[in-house]
Amino acid sequence: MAQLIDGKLISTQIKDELRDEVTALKEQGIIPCLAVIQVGNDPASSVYVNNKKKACAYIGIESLSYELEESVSQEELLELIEKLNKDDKVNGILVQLPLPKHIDENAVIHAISPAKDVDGFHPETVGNMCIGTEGFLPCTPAGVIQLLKRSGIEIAGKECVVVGRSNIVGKPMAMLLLRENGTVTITHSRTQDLKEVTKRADILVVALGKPKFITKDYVKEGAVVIDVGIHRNENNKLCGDVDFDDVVDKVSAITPVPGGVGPMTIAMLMDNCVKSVLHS
Ligand code: L34
Repeated sequence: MAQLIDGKLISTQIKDELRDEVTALKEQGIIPCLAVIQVGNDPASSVYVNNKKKACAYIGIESLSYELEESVSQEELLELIEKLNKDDKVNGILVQLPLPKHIDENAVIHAISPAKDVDGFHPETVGNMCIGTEGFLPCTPAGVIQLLKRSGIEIAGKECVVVGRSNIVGKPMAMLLLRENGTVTITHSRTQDLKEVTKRADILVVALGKPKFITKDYVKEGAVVIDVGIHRNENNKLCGDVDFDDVVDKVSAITPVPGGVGPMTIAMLMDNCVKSVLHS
């Protein structure tokens, strides 16, 4: 039977640890504060943003909520970010992605002060992560590392294969696995013979954005499979990039969707929010 890697449980442990840290900060008169910006009202984004605000409340982090119209101009959004950059009360700034097509995501990511970059997307933050300088870590990849570590799964020396090369997950995921001394391969849509590569993995991290794409012929017997994908079907049922039922009997450990990586993304955002206070 495969070990089920319980992201809900592990994220709660992390949030409880953070709650203790925030309680201690409050005794010194410090209250961490996160500004959360959502543009438009994509239903999935609303769920994620609400989960983030709930996590703030649970831990004792203050959250400021900015809900902007879908039609907001890039200029107005950048002005808000500039205002929050200058506001000493605000420790972290989060702009939920994706943004409407008329807004340049890159410009927005650049506008957030690296000191408040709790998502870890600013090029300066990314650079620090790549060279191993202390700083904010991108939430989803950092969450995957915590899932592995807290489940007693050794990364050092292991064959780690990442499926997907996005700036938000695939690339930083590979960097963090490398930092943990994994032997890392990144695969993508142009990879020849994907199955042959993914079958080498001791640890397979899947973030390609296609529902149930990874079936048992992509995984090695006894592999650890981490599913970063999240999709909703017609009946509002969630699934990942991995065909869970198909691979579960072949692997040694696997994350479910929901209840796997998603809650960890939020826990690591909270971790960055606490860090943002300690570093400011
Ligand atoms: N700026 N944009 C920014 N930062 C991020 O870190 C994100 N991401 C991704 C989308 N856009 C972002 C998130 O917050 C994905 N993501 C995210 C966050 C939380 C959950 C899933 C994705 C989550 O709570 N997942 C639950 C299920 C929630 C549901 O019912 O839909 C889970 O158990 O997987």
